[in-house]
Amino acid sequence: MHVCSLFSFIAHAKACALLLCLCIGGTTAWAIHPEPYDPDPLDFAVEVISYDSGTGVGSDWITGESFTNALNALGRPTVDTTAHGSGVDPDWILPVVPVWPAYRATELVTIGQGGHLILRFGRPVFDHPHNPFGRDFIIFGNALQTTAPTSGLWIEDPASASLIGNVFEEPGIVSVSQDGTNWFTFTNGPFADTFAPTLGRIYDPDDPAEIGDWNEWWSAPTNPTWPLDPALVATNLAGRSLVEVAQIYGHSAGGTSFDLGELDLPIDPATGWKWIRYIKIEPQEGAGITPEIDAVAIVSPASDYQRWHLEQFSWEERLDSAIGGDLGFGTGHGMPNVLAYALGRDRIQEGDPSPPAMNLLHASDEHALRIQFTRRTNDSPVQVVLESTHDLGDAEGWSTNNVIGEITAWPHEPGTETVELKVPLHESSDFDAYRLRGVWR
Ligand SMILES: [Ca+2]
Ligand SMILES: [Ca+2]
Repeated sequence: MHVCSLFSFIAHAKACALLLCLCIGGTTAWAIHPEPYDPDPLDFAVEVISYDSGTGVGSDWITGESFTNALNALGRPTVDTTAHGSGVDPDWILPVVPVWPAYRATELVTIGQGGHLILRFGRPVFDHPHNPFGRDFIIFGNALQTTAPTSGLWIEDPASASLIGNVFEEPGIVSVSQDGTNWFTFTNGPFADTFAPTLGRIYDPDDPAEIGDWNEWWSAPTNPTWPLDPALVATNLAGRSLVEVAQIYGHSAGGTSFDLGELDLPIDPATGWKWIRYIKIEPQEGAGITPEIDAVAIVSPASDYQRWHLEQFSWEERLDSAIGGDLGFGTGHGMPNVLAYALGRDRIQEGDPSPPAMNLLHASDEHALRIQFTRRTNDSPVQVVLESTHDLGDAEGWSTNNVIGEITAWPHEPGTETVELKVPLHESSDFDAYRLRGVWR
């Protein structure tokens, strides 16, 4: 893959020429997605501190076992569940999807009316400033969105199952604590066992997991530490096929995400961040409201580029690689997203002028040219380097080693620096061209 954007061409009377060009070469890497999730038990609850089943807890419709095993709330959320035995063999393993949630007594614990569940996380949960969307932990229940027409046989083909906007949910009130004694409550929500339903596996027909001969679509387990965009609501999914919904989820397992920043929690003196270690879930009062808990997960911080990307693009724009992909061009043209980021800029908007990547200053009294550009100094997926060539006819002639002159750099905005090359002008100088190139790290 080679993307090149020509910005301007400046010829200088003294036989020094500058080709202001921004290129990106080498192999592409999809840096905007979270890495494949490597399960870590400490990302979840590790201990049940207290459980009171309350009243109204049901039982597994296949085995008759009661939904009162609180240990089911520990560890990661359910990836695969089973078919229900009515029309499909109950021995079949089926991935959890938004229209077919975890529903077995070995997967979930129910909190009945008047009951509660208190869990301890495997490590402190921080209001980490790098968490995607500011969300710090995620609760997985067994909320679901039904299909239209309702069939329950989504395994036929996820392209043929279309969701409706309604969510079947049983809201649980969520409180958090640092010591298990003093509690802080998300009084106005979000609530446990509500939108968004869990997605157990990534949709990838090119790499289906070996969970049954029928499976042509569902691949590796999703990442339960990566929240969905909070701007996404159930009605956004109405009328979409299960394929489209899974593509919106991407690598995320869904669930309901929470921001500790909303609560008046004490600050950790070591980090300066709010934090918690315990979580309590109680049903909202109301007949039949008996929330299920599958898991609670700690959100993984995102890279600087991922957070830039989440801030710059809506969830709909991120679905379209021509707009939101690493090599997409926003809603304008002229500069792919990874390069806009690497140069310390915002994404390209429709109608944006294409500002030069390099500025040229001619200091006649110094008999020199000054070439300035800005680039990220943090962990950008591409690094911007300055190259030069003596022969524009030679495509292989570009090199950082050809750059002659004095290079200095100084901090610009946080995470960026301004770089300046001072090029001496000689009466007898050969032709020289300069360009910026983005190199995948
Ligand atoms: Ca937060
Ligand atoms: Ca439920």
